[in-house]
Order: sequence, then structure tokens, then C-alpha cells
Amino acid sequence: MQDIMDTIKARDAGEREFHQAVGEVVASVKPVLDSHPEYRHHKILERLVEPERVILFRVAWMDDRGHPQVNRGFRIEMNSAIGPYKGGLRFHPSVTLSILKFLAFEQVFKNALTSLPLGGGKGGSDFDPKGKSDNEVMRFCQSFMAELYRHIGPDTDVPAGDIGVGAREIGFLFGMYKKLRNEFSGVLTGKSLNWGGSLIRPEATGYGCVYFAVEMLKTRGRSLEGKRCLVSGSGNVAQFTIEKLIGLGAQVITLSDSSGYIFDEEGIDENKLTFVKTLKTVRRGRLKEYAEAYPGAVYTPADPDAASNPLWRHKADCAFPCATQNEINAEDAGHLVAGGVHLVAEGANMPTMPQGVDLFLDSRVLFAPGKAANAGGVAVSGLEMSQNSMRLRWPRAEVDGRLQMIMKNIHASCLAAAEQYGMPGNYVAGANIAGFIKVVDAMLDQGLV
Ligand code: NDP
Ligand code: 2IT
Repeated sequence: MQDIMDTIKARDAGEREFHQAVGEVVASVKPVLDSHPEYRHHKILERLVEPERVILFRVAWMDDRGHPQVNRGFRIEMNSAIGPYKGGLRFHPSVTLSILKFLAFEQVFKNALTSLPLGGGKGGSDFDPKGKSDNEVMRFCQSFMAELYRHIGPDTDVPAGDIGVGAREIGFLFGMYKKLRNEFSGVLTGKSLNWGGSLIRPEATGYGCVYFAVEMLKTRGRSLEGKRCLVSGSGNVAQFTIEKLIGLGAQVITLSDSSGYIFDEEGIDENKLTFVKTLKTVRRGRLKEYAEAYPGAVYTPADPDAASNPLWRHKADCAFPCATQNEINAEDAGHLVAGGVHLVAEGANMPTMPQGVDLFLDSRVLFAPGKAANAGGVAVSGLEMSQNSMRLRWPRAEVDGRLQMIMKNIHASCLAAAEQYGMPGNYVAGANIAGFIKVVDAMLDQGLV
């Protein structure tokens, strides 16, 4: 185990987030390797941590002032043992190879947990859509796809959205793919409804995360009714996490963006959520405006030098981090536990740092790692692919019903795997082990390729 970590630290020097994601999985699957010598014999871990293919390319585009701009584009095709590469595209200035490799690695196990035939991948760019006009975003997306189109396809690699990539970007990317290939296919998911998208895909990650939380609470005879909930982020995942929490009678008292956070003691109701959706998705504004619209709420600007995030200091029952990676450190986790939080479900990918995860597990917090709790998004992407292949569209209730069933099944498989390997109730170990076994057995079946 130590050898693997030493090797990737030397070979992939500086890829901090990738090391973090691999470290967690490697630690979880040790008992599986101990009882399956064939996995070690076939060097399964060594093969898993090496992407099948990494594509890195220049994205040149013209801004509105007529100035050329250059960004970097990436697609990590991590593992195709159980299906075509599948995973989102992230457009954010913080994007690096390390971040996309960690996301692609997590995606492999997450996609296996959905029980759908989806391999793992991730991509994106250090392009920042903030402050760009629609025309600039369109030109960037067209240039990005002018390279990516030769590497993807409905049976090869099917990208979707992630941070900074929503319905607008998917539309521009799809338009360019269709023009270059002369093909109308299910090559991207998260498409708009009237040209191949699936009902419930926009809601899926947030709703799925709450469905997972409901399952965890049931194991202790509890429900979400009347629970005070902390949510971070205010994008796609946060919005629909809040929507489902409100629907199930919980009270949501926080949300955030990269500039600061809102504390609304009275709770975010449906009207306030509609305001947030319009603000963030249509007007692309800053959350600060929430406190101007609702004077009962308090806005606190983000302090990048602070040792901890004050959002996690509010007393609550449940927490749903839905913004980005490493947004809960050990100190934040300590505040959450001290403030009464007994459930944490990760809507974002890897929002909790390893020491925070350990603290939650030691404190018997019901803790759902992102690769289990946020798998509803990619699961409904898988259902969008099925509908595209059949040239059919399922009704809302059908997709939502399938999503609920998938989240229940993921919850059950995590618990069963954790129990089988002597770590009952540990959803981190359970998710890693259940996802790992499915992928590595497929790799062994397919030989050394
Ligand atoms: P969006 O772009 O819709 O929203 C992202 C939100 O997080 C925004 O509120 C944004 O603030 C905030 N944010 C982003 N980066 C940072 C940062 N570095 N520091 C502080 N705040 C930040 O993205 P999504 O909602 O789609 O994604 C959120 C998380 O969920 C990510 O971890 C993503 O990987 C994960 N995820 C997404 C899925 C999906 O289907 N979309 C599926 C599964 C996981 P601001 O408005 O200021 O940018
Ligand atoms: O992290 C994720 O699972 C996503 N961004 C969604 C991926 C997808 O293909 O729908």
C-alpha cells in the first residue's frame, strides 16, 4: 500500500488532490486485497491509478474586444472497464491536472456504485466563465469542442456538466460537436429538455443526495422533518438539495458562493429559493444580493486567510457541503460536531479533508462521502443515455422513481460492503470497497489491456 502511494507521489509529483483521493481508496480497500491475493498478483491498484488516457490541449478563442485568449483543455479518460468514460466538465480558473485526475478517479467508483454501465472520466478547463458574455462563452465552448470532438462519442466518452458548466455550456458544446461530426447523438448529458435531455437531470444530484440522507437517517429511526440544515454552495447541486430538503420539511439556514455566505435564521423557503435560482443561474449575480432582498439574513464575506469557515459554526442537525473540494477542514469538522450535527452528506466531490472525515467517523456522525451521496447526478445522466439510445423520453415520475431506487441501492451496497469487511456503518469504506470490487473484477475479466 505504502509502495503505491510512494510511487504516485514520485511519478505524479505535486498532484496533491489526486494523492488525497487515491490515499483514501487505498486505505479502504486494504482488507479486500488481503482476502483476494489475485488482485495484488494482477497489480490491480497500480493499473487503477494510471489513467487509460490523458488528453491535454490548447483552447484559443477571441474575446469581445478582439483580443486572442488561450486556455488549457483537459479530458482524463480514467477507466472504461464497465462502460464508456463518463463524467463532467469543469470550467473554473482553479482547474489543474491534479484536480481533474482526482475527480476522474472518484468518478470511476461512483459510476460503478450506480449499477449502470458507466466508466469514469472527467475534463474541463482553467477558463473562467464568470464575467464573460454569452458570445465569449460560446466561442470558448466551440474552440474547446473543436479539439475534444475527436476523442469522445456516445459509445466512447460522454461528458456532462460540473462547476461552471450548465445547460448553456452543454448547448454550445453539443452544437459544435453536431456540426463537426454531422451526427445527432447522446454524446453529452445534461442537454436541454427539448433536444434530448432527461427530466430530473438538473435536479438529480441534489435530490439524490437528500434521498441518500433519508436512507442514512432511517437506520437510526430518524427523519429530516424539522431538522436544521447547513448547505454550502448556491449552484446546481446546492439549489436542488435545498429544494428537496424544503419539500421534506427540513429548515435550511445557510448557503454560499465563492465570495461569502448567507445565514438566514428564519430558513430559506420556496420563494427565497426561486430568488437564488434566478440570481445564480439567470442573472449570474453574487449571493450578497440575497441579504439585500431579505434583510433578516446576514451576509459574511469569505476570508481566504481564515483558519476555518464560519458557515460551519452554526448550530444545526445536518450538513450538506455542495460547493467544492476541501471546503471542510479538521477545525470546521470539529465545529460541526460541537454544534450538534449528526449527519453530513457530501453533494460536492471530496469537500471534507481527510482529518475531517476521521473526526466524523470517530464521532459516529452519519457521514456519506460524495462518491455515494452525489451519484444521483451521473446516475440520471446514465438514464439520459438510455433514453437517447431508445429515442424515447420517460416521464418525470419514472426518472425520479428510478433515481430513488438507485440511491437506496447505493446506500444498501455501501452498508453491506462495510459490514462484510468488518467496518459496520462506515460509508466511506463501504463506498470504496463496493465500487472497487465491481471495477476490478471487470478489469480481470477483460485481461491485461
Ligand atoms: P455550479 O457551478 O453550479 O456551482 C458551484 C457553486 O460552488 C457556486 O455556488 C460557486 O460559487 C461555489 N464554488 C465553486 N468553486 C468554489 C471555490 N473554489 N470556493 C468557494 N465556492 C466555490 O457547480 P455544481 O453545483 O454543479 O457543483 C458543485 C459541486 O458538486 C462540485 O464539487 C461538483 O464536482 C459536484 N457535483 C456536481 C454534479 C452535477 O451534476 N452538477 C454531480 C456530482 C457532483 P460562485 O457562484 O462564486 O462560483
Ligand atoms: O461529479 C459528477 O458526478 C458530475 N459532475 C456529473 C457527471 C455526469 O456525467 O453526469
